Amino acid sequence: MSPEPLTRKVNVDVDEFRTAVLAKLTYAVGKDPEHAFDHDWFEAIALAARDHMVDHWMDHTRQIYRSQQKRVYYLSLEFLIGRLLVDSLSNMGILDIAREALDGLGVDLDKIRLLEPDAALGNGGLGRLAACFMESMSTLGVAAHGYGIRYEHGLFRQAIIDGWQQEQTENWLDFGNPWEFERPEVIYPISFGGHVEGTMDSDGNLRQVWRPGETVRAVAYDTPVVGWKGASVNTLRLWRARAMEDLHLERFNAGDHLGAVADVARAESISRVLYPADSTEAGQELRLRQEYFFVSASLQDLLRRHLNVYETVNSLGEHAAIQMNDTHPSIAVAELMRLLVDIHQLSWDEAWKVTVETLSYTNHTLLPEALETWPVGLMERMLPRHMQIIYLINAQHIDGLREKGTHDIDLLRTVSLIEEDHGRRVRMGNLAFLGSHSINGVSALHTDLMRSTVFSDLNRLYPERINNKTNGITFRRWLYQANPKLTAMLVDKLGNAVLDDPENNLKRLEAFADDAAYQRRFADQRLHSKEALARIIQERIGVTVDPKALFDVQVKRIHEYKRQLLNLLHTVALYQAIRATPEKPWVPRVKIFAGKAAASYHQAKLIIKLSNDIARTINNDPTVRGLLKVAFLPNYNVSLAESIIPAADLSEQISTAGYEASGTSNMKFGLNGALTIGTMDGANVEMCEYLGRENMFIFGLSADEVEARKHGGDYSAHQEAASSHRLNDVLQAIRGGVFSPDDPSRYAGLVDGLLSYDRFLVCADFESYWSAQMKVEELWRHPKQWWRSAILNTARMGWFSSDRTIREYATEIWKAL
Ligand code: 26Q
Repeated sequence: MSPEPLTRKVNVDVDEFRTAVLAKLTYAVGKDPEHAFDHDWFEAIALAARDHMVDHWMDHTRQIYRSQQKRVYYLSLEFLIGRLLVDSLSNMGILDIAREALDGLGVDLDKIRLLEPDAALGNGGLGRLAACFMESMSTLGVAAHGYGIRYEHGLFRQAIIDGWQQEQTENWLDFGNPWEFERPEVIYPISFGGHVEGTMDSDGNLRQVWRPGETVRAVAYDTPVVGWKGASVNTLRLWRARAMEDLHLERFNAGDHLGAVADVARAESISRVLYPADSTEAGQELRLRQEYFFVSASLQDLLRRHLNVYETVNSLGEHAAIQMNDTHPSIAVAELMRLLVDIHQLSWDEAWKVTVETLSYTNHTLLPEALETWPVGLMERMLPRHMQIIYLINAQHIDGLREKGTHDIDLLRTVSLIEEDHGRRVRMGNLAFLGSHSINGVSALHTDLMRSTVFSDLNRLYPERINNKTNGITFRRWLYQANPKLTAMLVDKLGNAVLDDPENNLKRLEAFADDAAYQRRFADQRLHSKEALARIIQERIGVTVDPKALFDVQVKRIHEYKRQLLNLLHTVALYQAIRATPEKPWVPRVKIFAGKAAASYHQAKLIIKLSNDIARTINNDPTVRGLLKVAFLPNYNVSLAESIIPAADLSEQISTAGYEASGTSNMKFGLNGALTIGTMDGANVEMCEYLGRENMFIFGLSADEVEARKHGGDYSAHQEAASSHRLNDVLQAIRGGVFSPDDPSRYAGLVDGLLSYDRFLVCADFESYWSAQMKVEELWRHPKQWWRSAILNTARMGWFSSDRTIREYATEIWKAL
């Protein structure tokens, strides 16, 4: 059945909202308005806002039960949510009402909103995508639940000490979390270890019974997620691990006070902290415990919900779709089989049919080191029944192929669930593939590469399974909330229709691309955002920048394939060029960097140090007369992104072609009217299609050319440096300690390493990147053309809405709209 009409009005006026906030402050927070701290006000406002969400939430939940709409479950180990106050108020259409109500109390909403901690239950793109999807699913009326882990500590806080990254624990829950509802009654047992016994049931059938060695509890915490104009309110359900007993009383009484709580600590460590890596390293036991913990709790929960309404689990696939966000939840394939066969007594074949019908999998990376595999020994120890099931799935799969006449041993080896070469390991990508009816990539290029590389053999066996769903972003957060000035300008020309349906209405902005007055307003908005960012830069790192300079921005996780190093080489090249010919009419530029490195990723951390060394040297060199400034902003997170993106003139999307699955910040910048300098990688390729190549600065090798260089065997970074004075001068300066006089050999290893093995072809793309940057300067000198292009960027980004992406998932994969 189709959902009821969207958009319900939130009925509240200024006086009512003010009264509600005062009541919350008094009775829920327990503070007298006279003596309330700012944080008390934040809590009171959040609770008042939440009441309105709850009304809609309950309506919506009842309506879904009534309509028996198909349910979508989004399983993700990460939800990079950010702050929710303005998001909630804005989506409910009461932001202005709230602001006015608080004004009357002498409370400034724009100050209070900054007190909300930034919920960082994710590392980067994949986690933020999950958060955008949740919002779009609520907007479109998809009956969705997000399932994940309620980490006590989210992604670490990054401090920069003497130029080096230092990780500090993030305590986002210190002051409580006003958005969530603890559900102490929604609790499931999750087991680990032990052994499996074959036993006869009463009908004389052989059954496998898992006798676990250890059991913990998963407790639900629910956060309502409200869509645009309160269209619908879905639930993000996050699991917290608790021990079965809070205290081992016998041990305690025997005087073993530490031993009495040891089990508690072990159990609760599962939801203690987010893994701070954006690619996999050697299989860590705790990580596998996290994966299984949240998958099992979520599947038990959704099966219970299904059986509340329907007679049998056989019909699960008709009424529910489960999307796995990368392989992190892929143990779901074995767990769903276990629940269906062992607990709900389905036959193996019935269970397999339900599993494949219900599950689907999104791949987010092709980097070999990021493809998850787990040692068979670890799996056997921690999840013995699942390991059995995986062997059975594998046997069925390989036997099936043999029956169909496939005897090619190399083929059988690559499509097997078990990797035999580097110690025996379970390939989670293959498991997710076999257990799903749909496997999607996140941009057209990435999906093509999935078909031709990691999954080429499985694709030949199941050619209909792989499909593309190019990523998108929610315009509510990344345009309306992050850039209210630009939003107002859009509404001014295009009417409110642009807010409700930007996918179809933004295009009409093209008509104003050459309008001088509109260009001026566009530039004014940008200047306003740049002034705000300049203040942040001044406050946080003490660097003074000129808001009129070109703001050239690269913000994202620090990773070699994303090539922050290429940007730094350009920075140094520009620095040397300005010093050599200071009289030339250089375009004043501010290079802005931000991003976290995985704690154990030494090369990435060294790149952060290099950014800071280069920044210090250039910013303090009077000969460049402020024509070039470099700023590394610490602790990049969703909130900082919301300040940086509207202030960017130039967006750096410069990964080695073939390595960035999609990118999503590229879309956020484009939507806000920044021009992109980028490679033909990930979703840049589609941006190029929609925006027109003339409205981007495209450079560098294509994915095919990258492959050819790597396999051709004759690529040499040495040669690139030998044939480019500019590149060579840059490398020698860095190598020789120009930017590290305190430790002149700090970067010798980095430069030598680059010259001997340039895995990401930094040197190969350097000259082409330099030329593209020259074109940037050229266009900047022609403001009419620059702003025309900027307006066209905004006007043509409509397709990159996550509403479009979710509509595609819902119709093509989930059959849920
Ligand atoms: C896995 C195992 C153990 C520890 C950590 C991990 C892990 C965690 C996070 C592996 C990968 C990730 C995150 C990956 C990620 O963010 N990928 C990005 O996904 C975006 C959304 O599709 C794309 O736009 C980016 O191109 C892609 O890099």
